[in-house]
Amino acid sequence: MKNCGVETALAVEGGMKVVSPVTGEVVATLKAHDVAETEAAIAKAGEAFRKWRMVPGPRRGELVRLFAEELRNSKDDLGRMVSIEAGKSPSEGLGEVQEMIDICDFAVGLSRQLYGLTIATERPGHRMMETWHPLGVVGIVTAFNFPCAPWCWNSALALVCGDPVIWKPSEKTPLTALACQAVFERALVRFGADAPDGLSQVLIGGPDVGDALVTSEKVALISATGSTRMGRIVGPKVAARFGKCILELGGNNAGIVCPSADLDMALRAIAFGAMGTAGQRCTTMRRLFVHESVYDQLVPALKKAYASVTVGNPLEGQALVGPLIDEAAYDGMVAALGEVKDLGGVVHGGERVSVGPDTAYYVKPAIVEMPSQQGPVLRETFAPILYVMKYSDFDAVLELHNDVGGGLSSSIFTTDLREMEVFLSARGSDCGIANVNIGTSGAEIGGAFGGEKETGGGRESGSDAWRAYMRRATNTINYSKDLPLAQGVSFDI
Ligand code: UN1
Repeated sequence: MKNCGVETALAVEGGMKVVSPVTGEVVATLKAHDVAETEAAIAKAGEAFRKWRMVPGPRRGELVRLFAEELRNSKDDLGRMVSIEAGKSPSEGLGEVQEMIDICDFAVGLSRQLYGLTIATERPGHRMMETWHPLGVVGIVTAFNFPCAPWCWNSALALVCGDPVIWKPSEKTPLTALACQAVFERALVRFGADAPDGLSQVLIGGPDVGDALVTSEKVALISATGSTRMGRIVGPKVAARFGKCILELGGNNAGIVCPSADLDMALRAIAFGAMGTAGQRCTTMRRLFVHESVYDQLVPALKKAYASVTVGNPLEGQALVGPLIDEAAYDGMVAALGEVKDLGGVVHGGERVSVGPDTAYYVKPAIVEMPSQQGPVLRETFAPILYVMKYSDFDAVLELHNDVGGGLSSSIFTTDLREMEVFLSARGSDCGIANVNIGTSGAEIGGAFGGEKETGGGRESGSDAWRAYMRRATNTINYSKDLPLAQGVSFDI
């Protein structure tokens, strides 16, 4: 397999091991790229930028349109690749590919809408406007749990904005990245000579490759998805060189179930939000506040749903919950459950389930009834644990809701207009995503995706997220015969 001009064989002795969480077994070994190859890729992307920025936006959009066609043709294969490498259910694997197709479609339309404002000026005979220009090389760092959609949120926008992309996927999911690149290359062939070499490259490797990308002054924008820990390393490094950064980091997403909620709907939304993707979405619902008047109705029903959910091999059968990514994820879950027990938490579920070889880590999703918000409840454990807490006062629960580091996603379940509006208001949820009567996960691509506080503040995907991939210029044009200065300043020579 070729990428950035370097052979990446699928069976290299002593190479980087790729393990499928479905069985815990090695499915490929790859030759990793090194720092010199990373630098060469960045230089190549820089060359590509000089050419690609001159290709008209709508023509750049045509490449993304062709890519969307190729993705449609490869949807089943790519979806299965996601299931093999990230352990997602078939439906969720396909859903991730659909998310790529959706953002491509969005980006194609956007390629004709990269517009700026015309602004009133204080000087007669002048015109002021803003223009948006391609930014430069975009480095994309992605996490294992969404091995391809976040790359596409970034690359589809970057490409129509006139920027080449370099992708460093998670070391846990490089095969999906190589497969996406191969699909992209089909679109490139159909597109023809307007596309320069090095427009999209994949770098397989570990922290040294990531570091070379992040610290390179030739990479204009780093868009990184991953843990808050990772963001604390990447953010300052990019800032130190005045690079631009989009950080999409951890969340500690909560739902609030109010007295007037449609409990049946809430139950289904919470089940998907908390157990979907085995709790390994950055948008996974991790905390649930239930009003005391409906607690004894909702929580037993939720426990029942948890006990009945099917956990199993995502490549066979109809299991809704697949494996954790690896042993470390399992250890993290065990540690968090141990800790909450000491804090008075009552744990339901959470046991390891034997599916196939011992090297795979499947678990029953866990519900933990907590007396208060403390200990592990305050942090993100990337596993299917839902901490449930009882509340009585709406204003107090809003405070608790926001009293965590993460600020990605949130939900309220209510049919009370006042509660809903307060939740969405300036004193309501402090998250980048605030939903009503749907869960915290499963966002559409049309809205800007990302969150506040320890989630990093970046926005990707829809709305006006495209602006981060371009540079803005303010232009003032004097078409008069005078030279009036702004602010009434005179400077007569
Ligand atoms: C992630 O977990 O990093 O909103 C992304 C969602 C998906 C994206 C999740 N559309 O759950």
